[in-house]
Amino acid sequence: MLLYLYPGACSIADHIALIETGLPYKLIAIDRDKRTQDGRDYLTINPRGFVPSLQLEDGTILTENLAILAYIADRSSALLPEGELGRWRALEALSYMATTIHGGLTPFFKNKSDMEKDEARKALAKAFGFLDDQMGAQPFLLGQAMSIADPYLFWALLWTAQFGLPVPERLRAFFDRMNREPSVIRALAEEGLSPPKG
Ligand SMILES: N[C@@H](CCC(=O)N[C@@H](CS)C(=O)NCC(=O)O)C(=O)O
Repeated sequence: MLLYLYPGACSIADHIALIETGLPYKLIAIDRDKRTQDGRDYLTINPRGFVPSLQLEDGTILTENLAILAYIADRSSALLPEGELGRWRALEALSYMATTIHGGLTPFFKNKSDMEKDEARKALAKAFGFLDDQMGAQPFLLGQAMSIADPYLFWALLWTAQFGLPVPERLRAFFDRMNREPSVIRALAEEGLSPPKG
């Protein structure tokens, strides 16, 4: 499978998930002009222009973090909590990442007005508070093992310091733990990124 990404973008969640599951993958980086590293127009691959895109073995392109992460989990039977509701809890958490958390960060990425950023800051503080409560004393959001929601949350936390967004204590500890995970260390290195400062 081929994962199209920008270094440090939300596509790192899919990258970490691929490493965690052991599924074979190759990376193709996109530049800011939306050209692939092998010189193609990325819009011919994903007309919406967003990363990630995942190219499957038969050439089919899958887009959207939620779908790609769920697909990776489904293909590998990994990164899903056990139990009857495990996969639905993972989707529930993933949906929260893709909508409330990712959407909350968008005004900062797009450098929107101070008013929009203030509103987003308040909404994110509340959302991170919910996640902090959910994390509790567990190592990962949904329990003792990493699920597809955790790499997405890791990506969000990667950007909070840059945007001056406060992060509650248990989420900060989660971020530190994730930074020590071999899959995260490898993903950062493969994207040419330095490990975040603690
Ligand atoms: N709805 C998409 C959004 C993905 C997204 O926002 N990707 C950002 C990087 S984190 C992007 O490609 N931005 C490029 C742009 O805005 O032109 C998804 O969930 O996969």
